Order: sequence, then C-alpha cells, then structure tokens
Amino acid sequence: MTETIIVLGSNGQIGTELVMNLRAKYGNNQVIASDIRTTDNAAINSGPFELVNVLDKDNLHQLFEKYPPTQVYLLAAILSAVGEQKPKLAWDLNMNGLINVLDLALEFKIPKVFWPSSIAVFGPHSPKENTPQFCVMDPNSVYGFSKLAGERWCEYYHAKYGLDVRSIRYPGLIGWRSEPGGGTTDYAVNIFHEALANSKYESFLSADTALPMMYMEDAIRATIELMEAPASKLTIRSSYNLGGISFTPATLSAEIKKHLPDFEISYADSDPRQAIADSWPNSIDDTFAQRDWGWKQKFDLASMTADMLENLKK
Ligand code: AKB
Repeated sequence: MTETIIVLGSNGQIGTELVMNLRAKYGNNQVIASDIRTTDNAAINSGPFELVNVLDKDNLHQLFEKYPPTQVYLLAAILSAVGEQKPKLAWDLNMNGLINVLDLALEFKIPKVFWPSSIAVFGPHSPKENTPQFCVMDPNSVYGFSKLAGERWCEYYHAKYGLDVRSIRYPGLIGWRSEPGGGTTDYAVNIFHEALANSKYESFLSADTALPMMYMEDAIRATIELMEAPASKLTIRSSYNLGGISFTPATLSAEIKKHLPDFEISYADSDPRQAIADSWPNSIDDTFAQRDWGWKQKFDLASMTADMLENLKK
C-alpha cells in the first residue's frame, strides 16, 4: 500500500527529525509536513507543506480531504515549562487538538494515528526509580495532566471505536538537528551548544536532578517501529513507557568534559522548572515496549555525548 503520511506540528523538535526519516523511508511527496507557521528548515521544505491550525477542525478537514492520509502523527503541543506560563492555552491545544484529530481519524477512516505522551504523566507519588507502566499517576503540571487525559482519550477511542492510535511516553529528547521548545529537559540540549560555543553552561536544574532522557535517533526509531508493529501485538493503548538514559546535569557535564576538558558547568540559584523536574521519575521501566514490539535502545550516555559533539562541531 502506498502511504500518505501527515505530520501535524512538523516544525518542532521531534517533527523536524520525524519528517526527515519518514521522507527517506516513504518518499518526499508521501509525507506532508504541516504546522501553524512556515519554516526555512530545508528538511521540512523538501516535500509538501501545509499551514494548519490543529484547533481549527475545518482546516484539518480540508487537509485530510486534500491528502487522504494512511497515517497521521499529531505533534503540535505546548511543553511543560511554557505550559505553566500559559496553562489554559496548553490545555486547549494539547487536549482539543487531540480530540479534533481523533474525531477526524474516525470520519476519514485513517488506518493509524500517532500521538506523543511524556514522562510528565507521572507525579510526586509515582515510584521514582524504574517507574512502571502502571502505577499511581498524579501529575501536577498542566502539560502532565493534559498528557495523562490525552492517554485516556486514546485508549477510549481504541476501545470504543476501534481506532488504531499508538503512543509513546517520551523521556527528554536530545538531538543535534533540532532545538527543543519550552520543556523542562531542554537543558540537556542547550548544554551541548553552550559547551561548544562558550565552554560553560549554567544549568537551570540542580546538579543531582536525575531525569530519563533519550537520544533523538533512538526516539525516532522507536516511533517508527511502534507504528510498524502488528496491531495484534500491542497491549498498551494509552501510551508505552520508554526508558532511555537516566542522568543528572552533573553526570552529563562530566561526560562532556571528557571531550572538552575546559568545559565548566554552574547551577542557577532557583528556577521554576526545578519543581517540575522534581515531580518526575528518575528512571523508567519499559518492559512492555520490549515485550510487545521488541524495543531495544541503542545509545547510552557515552555514545550519545560523542555523537552530539561530533555532529554539532561540523
Ligand atoms: C518537557 O520537558 O516538557 C518535554 C517532556 C519530557 O515531555 N521534553
């Protein structure tokens, strides 16, 4: 079957890399990038692009009529840090954008939908270490509870209407091709840029704040592998835990120092993102992803750091 794939929110951190990878796999014209704004990013502009606001259902309807999709990836979202500054907007976009797409997926009989969740669905009473797939979840950021509610909607549309919607709870994502936008884990990307440009970085998270992270190459591969897995194998229709690499700003900076001995890290006195990070897990158990669709992570802290620095130096 020839695929027609629409990526909504294509210009962000994940979208940019996902569009590149999907175009390499399915052909440039088969992957329609779309966002609320245009971009000068060559990867996005290497194939069809449409301006779309996911909160405008008519707009989405026209897009799905123009390119009847076989797969839709909904990536448009407001992340954790910006979500605390604009709570109502974050709720509106993260929730109503999803419901618009789920409804239209039923109307257009779209075979597969992907929607990203996050480690932000966990909260202060969730187990901190090796956080399991199923446990107490009491997220206290707007982003976190919008993602948790979104997971419930995905599972509901699957159970009630048979919609094939698939999801991953992404850890913090680290890549050299695209910049993060407004998250709590952004320090782990910014640090590489600053280390190379200025040999120093002030972390907004404290030295010992451990968070689950993942190299973008692994995250994109996980996304495509999940979308290619036989539906019959998938037992989780809320969102799959994905473990990644767990590290602190101190361990990341020690790893960077192995390559850039002059690099120095310092720590901000206080930052609102610290409270969000403190409510999230230190590490994640992803047994279900391993068992159901054979997930296997490739990059560890050492190989991710070496690859980031090598590519950013080019
Ligand atoms: C954020 O920090 O908000 C995101 C996430 C972990 O979902 N990167």
